[in-house]
Amino acid sequence: MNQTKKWILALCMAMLCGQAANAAEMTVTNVAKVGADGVQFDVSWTDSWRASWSEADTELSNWDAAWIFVKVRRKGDAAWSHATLSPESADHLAPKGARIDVGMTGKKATGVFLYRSDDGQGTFVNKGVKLKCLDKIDELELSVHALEMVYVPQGAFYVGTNGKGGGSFTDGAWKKGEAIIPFKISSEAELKIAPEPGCLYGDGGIGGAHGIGPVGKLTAEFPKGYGAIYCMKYGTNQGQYAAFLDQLTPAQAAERFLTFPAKRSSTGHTIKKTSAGYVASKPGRACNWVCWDDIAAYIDWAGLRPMSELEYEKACRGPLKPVTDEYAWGSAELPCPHEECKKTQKICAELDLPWILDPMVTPPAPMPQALCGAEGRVKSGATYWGIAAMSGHLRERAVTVGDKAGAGRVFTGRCGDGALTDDALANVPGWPGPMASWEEGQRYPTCGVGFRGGPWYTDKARLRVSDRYMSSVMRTGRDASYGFRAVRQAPVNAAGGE
Ligand SMILES: [Ca+2]
Repeated sequence: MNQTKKWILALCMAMLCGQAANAAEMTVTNVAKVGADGVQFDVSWTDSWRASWSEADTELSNWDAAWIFVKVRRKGDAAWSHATLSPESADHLAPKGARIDVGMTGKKATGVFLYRSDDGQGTFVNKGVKLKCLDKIDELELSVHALEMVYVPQGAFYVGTNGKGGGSFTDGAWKKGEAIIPFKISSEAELKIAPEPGCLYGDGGIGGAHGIGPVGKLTAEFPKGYGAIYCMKYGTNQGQYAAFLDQLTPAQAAERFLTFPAKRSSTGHTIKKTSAGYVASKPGRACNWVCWDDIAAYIDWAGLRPMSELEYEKACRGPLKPVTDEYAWGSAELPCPHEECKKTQKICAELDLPWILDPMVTPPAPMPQALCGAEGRVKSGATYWGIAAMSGHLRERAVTVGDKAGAGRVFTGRCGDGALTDDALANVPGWPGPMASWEEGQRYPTCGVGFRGGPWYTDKARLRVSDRYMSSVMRTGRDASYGFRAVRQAPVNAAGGE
């Protein structure tokens, strides 16, 4: 092969790889200190957008964003700590074409969202972003983290579509043996859970892994999906998880990186402890083999929070009328070359979307339906808002509605503050507790958190948006199919028109 051919081949390979964008392509570079309390850097990512459209006479707008937070360390110390930023947006500098909103945890600014100030699409390059810290940082080591997220605007939506033996939300007017009645969530006001018309209910019984739990309520604080949130565009990847381990104390990191079975490498996990710290050889690959304690710790450390299972359905379905048996891409079809596969519940191994079945395959970059169309959503697996891999791939973790009051239902949507306990556990009031606090043998699950959207290896029903088969199941281990992502309520000053 001559040089020109080699060069063309390399270019084609680069273009092909460019199609398979993933979260690892959000890069932070040129980090520098500015004065006593400032940090400056560039942040860029591919396949970015901001779009405006109209759906059923409602004006909608959404965009992708970087959630940026800063960790600092005194030279020679083992532990990094979370830098508190100025709570004033005006103290931070967004380059032309970008906007910055501050994310608060209580009275503490734990990070910022940076996103397009105008509609547009493509690679989004931001040079010279400046953030102001509340404390002096000029003698500290600095580390700037950026996670790729998608804005899900405020608005009403439906939960529940199928419920064929898997458990689904329904209106409480539903009668056993009849079709599910999708339930509309149109505010964050207190919500009654009961088998009565106009109340939220479920068809999976009252106890166990897919039950709705006892008659009760969700308080006004429980995040119901009506309010605006940011949701991670992809599941947390191995590069991000390795960076987290690297900034804990050695004792904390050992807690969050324990007893992985030898087979983990054959199921896609590439994080290793080396003399240079924790390193992922495939940093862009979704992070599996994480238990709830690992997940909650990462989310608290990043200043975010878990999603509720109502928010999971909003993040998938958007404001559209429910489609019976739909997956996260808004259709009930799993594309494969065989006609006969439509008749079985088994997932075909020759699926046209290989990332669904294989966590080692990175899903394509998603776009919202307004930009890629209904067909584009099916091809890429994107949700209505442009979030990747919410059906299939790794399972999602979501705070459950279906357990006794005191586990999931007490969730208030409070975000993490960036700091963990000495045992590397999350410690945010109202979050599902650590696994050691879960009680076996109770009538209702005590874990407060379950699974949605997977796994890939059982039957089709488990991948569906409204499937609650494992929505309050107690699982304390780590597994090849366990992944996660985090969310955060949008700052009230977000330019979303609320
Ligand atoms: Ca904390």
